[in-house]
Amino acid sequence: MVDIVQVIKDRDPNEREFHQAVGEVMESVAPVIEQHPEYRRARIIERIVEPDRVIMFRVPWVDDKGDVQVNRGFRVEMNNAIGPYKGGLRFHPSVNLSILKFLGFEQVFKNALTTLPMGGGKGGSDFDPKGKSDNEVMRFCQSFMAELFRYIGPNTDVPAGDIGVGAREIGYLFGMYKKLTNEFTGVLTGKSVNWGGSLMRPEATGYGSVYFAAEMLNSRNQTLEGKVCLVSGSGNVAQFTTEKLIELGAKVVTLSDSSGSIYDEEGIDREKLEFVKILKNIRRGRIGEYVDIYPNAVYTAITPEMEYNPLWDHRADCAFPSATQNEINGKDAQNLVNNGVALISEGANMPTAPEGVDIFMDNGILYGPGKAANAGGVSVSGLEMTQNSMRLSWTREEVDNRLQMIMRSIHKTCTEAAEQYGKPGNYVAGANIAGFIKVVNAMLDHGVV
Ligand code: NDP
Ligand code: 2IT
Repeated sequence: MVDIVQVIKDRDPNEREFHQAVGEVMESVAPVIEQHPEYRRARIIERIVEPDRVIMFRVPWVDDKGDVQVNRGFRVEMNNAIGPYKGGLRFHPSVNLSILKFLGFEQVFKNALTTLPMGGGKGGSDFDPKGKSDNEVMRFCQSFMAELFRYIGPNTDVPAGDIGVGAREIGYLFGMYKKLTNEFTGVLTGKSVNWGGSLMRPEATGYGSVYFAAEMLNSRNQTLEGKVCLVSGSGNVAQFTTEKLIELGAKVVTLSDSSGSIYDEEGIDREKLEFVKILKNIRRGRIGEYVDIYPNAVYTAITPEMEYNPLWDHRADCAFPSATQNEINGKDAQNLVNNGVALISEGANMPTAPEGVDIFMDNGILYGPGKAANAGGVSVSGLEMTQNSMRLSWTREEVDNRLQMIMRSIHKTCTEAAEQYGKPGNYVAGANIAGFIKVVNAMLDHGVV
């Protein structure tokens, strides 16, 4: 079998995150490829690691002082074997091709698990929305869409939100798309409910991650009630993960942002969560301000020299990493295990570095990888596309029921695929294998294209 990780390292030596994501999937699917000579003959592996298309463009805009700023925009259209490209847009200074290729690659398999017909893509920009005025964000979004609109469409490629892209940005992007094309279509998901959005889309990733955790616990006859939980991040995914955990009787004791984390031993209740939502979504403040209002909580700043993140070093039962990639290194994973954490449900994409994954596996942790655990977000995006096509909107209850059904189905699919390939209880193997088989069989059906 071709050593595809070596091939992509030789070809694009700087794409560290992409190498990591491909390496993990390839390790899981090696036994599948072993059993399928037709995959090797059709060079499926060589084809699946190469994006269908990468679009890269200049995004010039004018800031409030009247100065011209220039950012870089991207859309990676990774694979459309089972449906139109689908996946979020990330606006963050760290965004580069490696990160978007890793996210696009993960998205292909994640979307295949959802039961809905969606291919995989990802895009974004190195634009940093922090500290920008609403008008600056609007002008940036308009310039970004002035180029992206040529490549997307409701049956071609349907972007959504991710880090730094929420309801405000989706609004500005949609407004510009509508103006340029003179069409009102479901070209983006995560829209506001009064102009084509789906109820429950904002909640879907966080709620879905908790539903997946509940399914994993159920396999050991346990529930979330009374469990002490560590949540990282304080954005969309972290907020709604916390909300659902509170509803199910768990106690959330941490939240964070890129500057540091808070530990509230008494638990973050509904009122405190409401404060966090206003702080982060409306005032766009920092999580450190939590301790000004709730002085019994402790804030710890994080610095680049730190070898481990103090957030993962508290006694707890479950952890929900919901900020960003590689936020749990080997030392963090060992701290989690030493502190009694027995379940990890990844709201973020690839939050655990490979050394950490090995530690979770060696310790029999219930470990739900991002492409399974956080698939609730893109699933409800898929349901938003369905509602847009039908020109109607479902109730909150209807969407939530479908989300729960999808998360149960993903759990079952992962469990069965893992068992079939001799890896019972290994959700990483199960998710990678099940997603991979669905996509590559479609690619085989379509011939060499
Ligand atoms: P938001 O922008 O709403 O929130 C991101 C949170 O993560 C913020 O608290 C942010 O802190 C923190 N964060 C971002 N980058 C870093 C970093 N480099 N180091 C430490 N903390 C960081 O994004 P989302 O909540 O939507 O996304 C969170 C994760 O979930 C991402 O990995 C995303 O890919 C994944 N995801 C999101 C989905 C969605 O539907 N939104 C769906 C599936 C997965 P700060 O404010 O300091 O930047
Ligand atoms: O990583 C992800 O799945 C997302 N950011 C959501 C993508 C989507 O199309 O809703």
